[in-house]
Amino acid sequence: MSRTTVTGSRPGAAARIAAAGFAAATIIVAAGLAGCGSTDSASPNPSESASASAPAEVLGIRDPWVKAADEGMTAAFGTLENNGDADVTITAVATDASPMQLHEMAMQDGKMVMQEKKGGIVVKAHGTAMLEPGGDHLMLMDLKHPVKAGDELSFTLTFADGRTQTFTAVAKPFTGAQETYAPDGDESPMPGMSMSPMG
Ligand SMILES: [Cu+2]
Repeated sequence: MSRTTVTGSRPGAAARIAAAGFAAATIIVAAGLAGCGSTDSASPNPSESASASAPAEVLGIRDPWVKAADEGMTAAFGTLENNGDADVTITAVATDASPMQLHEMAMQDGKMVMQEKKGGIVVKAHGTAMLEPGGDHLMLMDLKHPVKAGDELSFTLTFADGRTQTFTAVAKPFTGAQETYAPDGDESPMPGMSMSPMG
């Protein structure tokens, strides 16, 4: 856990806490929890623009947004930027508002349907990955409450190496192409939607 940050303290203080070993276990645990909850961002302030500019973040996340929806399913989108020298793989995403899955669009029986993206979403080194309607997206499977335009939702990405990153996305109405992830407010699954858990 070399990433555990002891906010605002001198390096010597961190070293001393570490040196204290098990005697200071509660302190270390507390610091660790704080670190996990907020990743490395100094201020995950949801009222600020959600553009992740802190260099310590795993990915840059540009223009994150969520499709407003009253119930059922919706999705989150944005542009992921990897400024690092290694590919980054997102293996999971979570929010308080709903259980989630990583989704992709795939051709099935002659039409595009969404399905769980096996192996996660890869953002190439020095590359970007678009999460957009009609492409890969972060799927909210079953909203616990309505998501209205202007609402801000917090999402936590988990990466293949175990790191996490939290970002905030604002909800917007979306009246563009109504694809299979937009079930028209109808609770019945969309025709052709392959959402059954595979195993
Ligand atoms: Cu989806």
